[in-house]
Amino acid sequence: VIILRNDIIEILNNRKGEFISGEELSYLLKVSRTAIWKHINILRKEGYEIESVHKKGYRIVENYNSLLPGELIGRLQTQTIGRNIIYFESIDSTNDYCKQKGNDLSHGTVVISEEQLLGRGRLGRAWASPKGEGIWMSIFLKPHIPPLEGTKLTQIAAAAVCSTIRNVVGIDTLIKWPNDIVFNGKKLCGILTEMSAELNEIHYLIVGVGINVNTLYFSEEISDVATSIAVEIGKTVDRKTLVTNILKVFEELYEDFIIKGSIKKTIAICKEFSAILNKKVNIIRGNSIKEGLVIDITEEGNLLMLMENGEKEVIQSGEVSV
Ligand code: BT5
Repeated sequence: VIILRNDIIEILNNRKGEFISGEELSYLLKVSRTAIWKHINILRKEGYEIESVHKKGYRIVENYNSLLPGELIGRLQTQTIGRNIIYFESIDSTNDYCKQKGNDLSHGTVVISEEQLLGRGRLGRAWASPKGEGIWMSIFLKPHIPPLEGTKLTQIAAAAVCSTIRNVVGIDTLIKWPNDIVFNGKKLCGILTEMSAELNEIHYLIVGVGINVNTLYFSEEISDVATSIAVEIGKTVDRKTLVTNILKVFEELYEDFIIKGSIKKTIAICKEFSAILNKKVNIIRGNSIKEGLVIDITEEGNLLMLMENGEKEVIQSGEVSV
């Protein structure tokens, strides 16, 4: 039935502006006209705007602002990532939804919501996810890799988001290791990778990506640290193009990792667009703050630092302040 609804949307989308009769839809999809009518009504409830005019049929109204699966599927150029999209107008957190469903979800499923009421950052911090203004999504994966390598997925996502924003929007975003995409020092995107695993096996892994696309006003708490694409370029941007392109690059980098066992390609992007390489930064972990120079991002996706005492150190996790 979901496939049938996707097919209806695809036909209506392909012939935008045109009325298509219930009879023709029923002929093309080999179901009754009553079934078509029933599914059109369900699609309307899901948020699609579909006009119906007596004796003419159905016509889809362009829904520029939504990330409805039917709007994304036709543009998607991936094999597995995002081939199954679960969409919400509102949810607590897309990462939490994935956790609740766990292994019921299939590899590559993407969960998207127009808003999150309890969007989360790392360490229990909140992530502002206002309705229709950003991309709040989780990519659900079942990779056969050791749990220790799970953090590499954060680097893959960061590389995919950063390079896509550069290509699609044309602004020079940078990656602030490990999980931020920034522009002029302000945060445009945050990534939260979580997993369910045993000592030597990952059950599943969730890559949560939050991107401020068309947000114009931020709450006082984050207005000094946050920005959006629309704020930076002075106009709104089509979220569909961004989502589908990010998923495409994500899949390429992910497949490269799974096939070759290394994230070389990802690291090359993370280094080229790094906000902290060759800079002096503070690494904050709990109560400890250490200063050092970032001299490399290793093939594992870790930071190689030259510390104040002259010793080199590999940093696997933590908060970086520039
Ligand atoms: C992150 O945490 O940057 C990870 C954000 C992940 C969000 C996605 S959205 C889809 C999925 N579902 C979820 O529930 N989460 C993921 P962290 O590095 O801890 O940064 C959090 C900090 O960023 C907060 O303490 C604020 O200071 C700031 N912040 C909160 N909302 C923001 C926003 N919309 N834009 C920029 N900064 C924000």
